[in-house]
Amino acid sequence: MFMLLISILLLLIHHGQCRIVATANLQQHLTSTSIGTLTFSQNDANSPVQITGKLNSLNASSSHGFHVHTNPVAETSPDCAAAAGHFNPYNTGHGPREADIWHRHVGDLGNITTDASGSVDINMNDYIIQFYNSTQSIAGRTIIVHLLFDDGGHGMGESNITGNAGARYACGLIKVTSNGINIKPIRSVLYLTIMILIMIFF
Ligand SMILES: [Cu+2]
Repeated sequence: MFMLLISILLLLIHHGQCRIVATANLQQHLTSTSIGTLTFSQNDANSPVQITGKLNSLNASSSHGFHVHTNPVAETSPDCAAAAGHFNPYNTGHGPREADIWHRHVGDLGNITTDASGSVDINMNDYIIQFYNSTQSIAGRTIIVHLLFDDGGHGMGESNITGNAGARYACGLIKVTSNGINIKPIRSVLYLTIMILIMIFF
């Protein structure tokens, strides 16, 4: 019984410690005007990175290329050009988000599509960007929203590099805010387990 409870306790702590969370405040290129904040979270190496949040002030009813680029940018008034190219650790061609790891850049997240008011609610799961696998980690890199549609890498030339997604409209540094020592969600369960242990042994 004791061993069982200890096992549950350790399992809960382990689970709680594994989640990595990052945020990015996206600001229009070279300004401090925010278009919204996105949250990136991953429970463990085999889980997808979930991206959630709402972005505003984009062109209405249109698709915008959405990528992780290689380098960090400043936290305020970012120069989106400083982020360099798409995050591409395996030196592959550009592709749509649905492609496998050898047919897209790690940072290729396709498009986001706005409503009639120029806003978009994002809730995306991606298995190729990572926080646990260091080669594919997006921590400290930059998320960019482009002005135009990402064509997914068809054809030759620019399409296979950038997807013809046009100017870098807004960008934000992907900043890890909770690096694995996050036991908050299970605190109540921990207290309960400790209470049970105390009741049994004292
Ligand atoms: Cu891009």
